[in-house]
Amino acid sequence: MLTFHSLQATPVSVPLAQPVRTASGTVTHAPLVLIDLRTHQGVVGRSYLFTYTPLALKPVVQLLENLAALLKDQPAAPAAIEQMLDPRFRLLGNTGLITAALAGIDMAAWDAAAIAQNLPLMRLLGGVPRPVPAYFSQGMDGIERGCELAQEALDRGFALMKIKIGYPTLAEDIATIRAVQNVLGSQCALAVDFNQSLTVPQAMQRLRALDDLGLAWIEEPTRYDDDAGHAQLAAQTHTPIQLGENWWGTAPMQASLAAGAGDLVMPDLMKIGGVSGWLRAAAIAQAWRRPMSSHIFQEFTAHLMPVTPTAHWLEYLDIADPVLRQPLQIVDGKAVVRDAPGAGLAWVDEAVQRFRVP
Ligand code: SMN
Ligand code: MG
Repeated sequence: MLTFHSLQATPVSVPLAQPVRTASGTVTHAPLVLIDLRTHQGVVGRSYLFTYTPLALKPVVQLLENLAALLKDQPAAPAAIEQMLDPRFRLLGNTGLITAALAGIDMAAWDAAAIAQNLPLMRLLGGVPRPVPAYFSQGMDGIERGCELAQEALDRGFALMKIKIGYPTLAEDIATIRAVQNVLGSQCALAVDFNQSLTVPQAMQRLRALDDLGLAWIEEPTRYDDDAGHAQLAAQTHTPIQLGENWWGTAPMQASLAAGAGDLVMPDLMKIGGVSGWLRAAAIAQAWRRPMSSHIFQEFTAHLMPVTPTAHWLEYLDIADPVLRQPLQIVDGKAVVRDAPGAGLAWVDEAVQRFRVP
């Protein structure tokens, strides 16, 4: 049995290959907390957290250090860790940065468990390695750059691309979609993401106008937690509504599905509660018969999609590659994981030093 020795939480700010511009803000660097969970048996489990804003980096590091003190010499098994820590947040509430920190430990503990058994994570979870259909996820890049990226999607064999929209006018949204679709042709479908930028009336107007463009899905048109608003939109349009990256834990997922808020689900591995949270979300998606896609955290989700009953698309959006020894490989539009122990995270030490946040 693995027992907890120590945890190192390293804040870094990693430059993105290109900024992710959304209608709700632009991300130029990825503020990440790299986690090394060390056990007395010498096995090290690794994960990283994405805090979206550098303002949250130090608080998450401090939370992780506080949690590590509670775990000293305890079993490093994910379920045991959760049973030990979750009750401590009953009064405060297990959501937001608390959930993020607990998820980071959960992911690293699952990584350690797989390494200790000399198994890739997906084999530990009962799966077998297989190429996972991935989609080329891009930002709000305008027509010219959007078309260049569409050509890159074709060149790399992707069968689905996503762009972010929510331009100042509906006309710009439509023009960008049509221009990108024109490049993609019949080889690659297109999904769009409003990143919660519209009011329900604005979304009603825009979704009606986009409904006949053959989009694979329309993501988060309004506020992530407006289940009634999304249900109203889903009832008015036949293009699938995609939700999930902002569900903190599985309870909001269940509530959203019960409200009829969306057609497709895409939990975020950190916000849903790590590997343990993902497995519960996968069971909920199966019960509701909803296709389940991933949201960033591609190195782990490439191991989780093969054990997700309603697996749909893996989001390919590299936010950590510059600090990863073995970035996730994409072959002909599919994610290919190495048949090696754990989830496969290892840091490029010199890059970590370069991007470390003091
Ligand atoms: C997204 C937003 C911000 C950073 C990364 C990704 C986006 C997505 O909502 O769906 O990829
Ligand atoms: Mg999104």
